[in-house]
Amino acid sequence: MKNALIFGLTGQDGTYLADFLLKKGYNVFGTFRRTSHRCFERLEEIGIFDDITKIKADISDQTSINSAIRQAKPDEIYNLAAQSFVGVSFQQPILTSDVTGLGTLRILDSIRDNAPDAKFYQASSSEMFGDFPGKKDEKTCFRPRSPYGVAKVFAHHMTNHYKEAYKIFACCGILFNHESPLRGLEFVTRKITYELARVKYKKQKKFSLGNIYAKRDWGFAGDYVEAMWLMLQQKNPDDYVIATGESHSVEEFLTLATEFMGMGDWKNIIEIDKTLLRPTDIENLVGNSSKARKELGWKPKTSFKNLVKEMVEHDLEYVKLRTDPLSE
Ligand code: NAP
Ligand code: G4F
Repeated sequence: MKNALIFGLTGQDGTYLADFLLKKGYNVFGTFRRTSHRCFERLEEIGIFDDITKIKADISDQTSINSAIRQAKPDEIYNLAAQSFVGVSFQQPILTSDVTGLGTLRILDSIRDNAPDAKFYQASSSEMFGDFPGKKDEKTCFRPRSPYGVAKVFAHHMTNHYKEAYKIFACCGILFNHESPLRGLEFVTRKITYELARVKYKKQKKFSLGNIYAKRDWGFAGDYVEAMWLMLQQKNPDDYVIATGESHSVEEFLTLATEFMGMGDWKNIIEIDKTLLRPTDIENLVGNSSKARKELGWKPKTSFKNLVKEMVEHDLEYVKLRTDPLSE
């Protein structure tokens, strides 16, 4: 039985990946941070909490990373841990660089000392491309437009440096936006389905959005974690773009979600709040994942329409059972 260690177990992707690896027969270890509240809601929601060995570690702390790697004795390590919210990275650029950028370097350095034969997956991001025009693939230049994007570029290059210099089996998955019913409430897709459900149940009347004309290449997180695993099963390590190849605007997402909720015109519900606009944003992100489709045999299984429908159906149930307001 193989051991897998997931940094960032408690996040959206960590949860789907843990579930995927358990079904493949892995012994799954995952890290969580010390917080003042419980952080295992997602694992509990999909019923895998008891099946994982949980290790307390923070990727801004080298000692805890070393202990986690020594304890798990991993065959495969997935680094999904990050300050992953682009909007916050403008307000907390130093923390974002420390966690999202240097955090990756700390893990790489620990692998070099403690698990040089482990295979490593780095969660790179389409945010690294910034506003480079057209469909982006593995050869497209990086022109990041946020502190988060800059930190991910650092982590991406550092991962490739460790691969070359120390022969670590390291892969970067350059993933475009992927969403799900387990998406964090501050990201725009989940914010829309969660808040619309609250409006539907009369828990609030309105909510605010920022740039509704921005377009993203939105896939389903459950499909994307399979690609992470496939990368580590190849003969040689390499980097791959993972994307659906279509982009849709925030406005389109909102319109479709409102329809699935069986609600009227969203214009009566949404206010545009200029404070939610970012100092720099990316107007359109769309990827070309031909290399992954050809070499990994991967392709997305969930359409944009079904993704929105699943998120709406989830949040209609979820909101019915909850009372806490969203705070951003
Ligand atoms: P997420 O839901 O925000 O999860 C991030 C995870 O990182 C959480 O488990 C979080 O723990 C953990 N974390 C944050 N700071 C940490 C620290 N200092 N030490 C240890 N762990 C820390 O993000 P996601 O959507 O699952 O994304 C997974 C990864 O893929 C991230 O690296 C993200 O940047 C990258 N990515 C995501 C997308 C996307 O569209 N989802 C696209 C491209 C790349 P808490 O639960 O305690 O906060
Ligand atoms: O949902 P978002 O916050 O995702 P964003 O910035 O694209 O980042 C996500 O995808 C990246 C991959 O490209 C990941 F690396 C990253 O970790 C994260 O998962 O915003 C999407 C778009 C942006 O243009 C934003 O300005 O939606 C726009 N938007 C409009 N109103 C809003 C809102 N975004 C948020 N979060 N909240 C709003 O009210």
